[in-house]
Amino acid sequence: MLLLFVAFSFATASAQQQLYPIPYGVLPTENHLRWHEMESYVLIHFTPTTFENKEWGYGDADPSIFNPTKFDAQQIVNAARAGGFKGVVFVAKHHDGFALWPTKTTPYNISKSPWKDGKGDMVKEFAQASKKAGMQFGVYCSPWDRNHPGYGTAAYVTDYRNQLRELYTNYGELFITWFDGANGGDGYYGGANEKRNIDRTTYYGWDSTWKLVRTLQPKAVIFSDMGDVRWVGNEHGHAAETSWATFTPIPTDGNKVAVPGEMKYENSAGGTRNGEFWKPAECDVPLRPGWFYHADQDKRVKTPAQLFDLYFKSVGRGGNLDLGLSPDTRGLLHDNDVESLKAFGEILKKTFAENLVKKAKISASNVRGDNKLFSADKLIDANRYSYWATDDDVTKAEVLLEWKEPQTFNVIRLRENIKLGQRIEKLAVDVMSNGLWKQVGEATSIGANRLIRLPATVKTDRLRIRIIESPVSLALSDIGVFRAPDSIPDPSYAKIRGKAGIDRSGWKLVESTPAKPGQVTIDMGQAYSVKAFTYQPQSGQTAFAATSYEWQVSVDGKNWKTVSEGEFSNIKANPIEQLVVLKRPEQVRYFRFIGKNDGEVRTGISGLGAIEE
Ligand code: FUL
Repeated sequence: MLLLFVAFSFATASAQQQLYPIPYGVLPTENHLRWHEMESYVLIHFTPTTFENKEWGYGDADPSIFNPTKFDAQQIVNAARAGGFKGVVFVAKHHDGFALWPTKTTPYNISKSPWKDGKGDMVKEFAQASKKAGMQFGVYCSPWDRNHPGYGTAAYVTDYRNQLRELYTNYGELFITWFDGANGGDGYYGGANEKRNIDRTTYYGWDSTWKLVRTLQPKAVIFSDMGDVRWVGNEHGHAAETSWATFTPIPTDGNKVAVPGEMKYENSAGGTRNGEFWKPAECDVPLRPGWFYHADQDKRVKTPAQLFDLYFKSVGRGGNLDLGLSPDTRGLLHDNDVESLKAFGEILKKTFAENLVKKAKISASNVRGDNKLFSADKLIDANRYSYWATDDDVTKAEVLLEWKEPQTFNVIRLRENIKLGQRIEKLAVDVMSNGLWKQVGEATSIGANRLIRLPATVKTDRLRIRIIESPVSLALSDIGVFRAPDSIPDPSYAKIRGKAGIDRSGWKLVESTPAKPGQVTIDMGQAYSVKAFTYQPQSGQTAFAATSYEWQVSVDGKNWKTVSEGEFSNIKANPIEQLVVLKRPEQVRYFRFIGKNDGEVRTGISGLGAIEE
């Protein structure tokens, strides 16, 4: 009788387990899956703002300045492809409001420029060049428009939606439609030259715009904190070490809903464990310090080694990398940018050329229902969605890889079958060393893609992946074992250093007011012929970064004159050192920096510099 009972209860227990694991939490859509598979793409900024040498156009530039005589979309797109990027996002309209295609919605567009005698369409050229290069295409059309006279009224929103309609109808299939969070503020606005504040929670009526996307471009993901893909919350291109694809946006205090530019970004890099939506992080970062081309940044193009590092901090943490490219005023990518992209692409190719798992024998401590459907060899079949799974009650398990000969490697790749949700919270990587297991790496939040860069290259014939934490059974789809080059040489441009700033060791602080506006007066000890000043905002304190500035100079400390005034565009999102080049070199012994910070109680200054002629 007892035996019968035991046999019966055993039968019920295993009958309770379905053949397939039950999905966990919110799940990605088909569009998400395709987006994850892309891993990286570029974002191209090229508007009259390039010709003004600014980061944000005010909306008042004369279209006649937009005249790139050597423009070649294919040169730019091919450079991106050489870097291993899979898609191109073109800024069809930036904050300055200038449309790079012949739109019917605003006279402020490419047809008014001398480029191709006003008969050109740059969106089309990039769409075609992308197609030719086998890359996907997408657009960024800025909601903020500093040119449009009706910005702030319903009339503009209608025009804006019509702009999107044109972009979604005339340029083929788009993989992404990109919506920026920066909006509302100073602008030209048809000559009004004023500040226009909008209620970001209601003004754009995002729900109607999303419907437009779904109808006209059903395969596009929406880049927006309210759309399919979230902003990672910084413009350094870094997701957090633990970064969940799931996310619950948090509204800023006092608001009921979170909307782009009006939400708390603190948890965007890390996402939200068990968050409300599948909204993975897009890690955007320009190849140069700024999003637009500036000749003085030619030697500050990120090096291949820096790009490789960024790849690990974005793609390697389950996000996608969106790298900003900025053609120069000729309409071409500068040689340094091309050189860096090419070398980066070669490193990627070299690293991932040979997956050492192909030569390995693989086994696992548990296989769901002992069923071949879920066996460990699914981890090495190069299919992102076939997977090794464990029984429902097994949330910790081990996978073992064994080779006949010792192998040399330093990168481990892991992927979950995200069609079943993001399940694994933590795992460790061990290698067999002198007969003992030694832990060489660990990782959290696996998801679509996780790259672990080992602290040193190892040589071993046995590798073990230990899954330590998961709320449910495991559904891992991929293990990859690779060898990245041990060292990456710097490109030629990075070896030649630009003119350094004036030595600050003899400087004296004459006056400093940390309040609003922040004001600092410096005595450099002797007079110099100064051609430029620099301002470094405090890192991690972007709220206190100055949004506009004034520089005053003096030779005797008594008679002062203002030599430069302006806006630090986009500084909150991208708090890099700001360089202000003077109209003409000035004799300066004393200088005063006045940093104005709209709406904030104080202005943070972490460094000031002066550059000699
Ligand atoms: C930001 C914008 O304000 C920048 O100008 C740039 O377009 C970047 C990609 O997004 O928020």
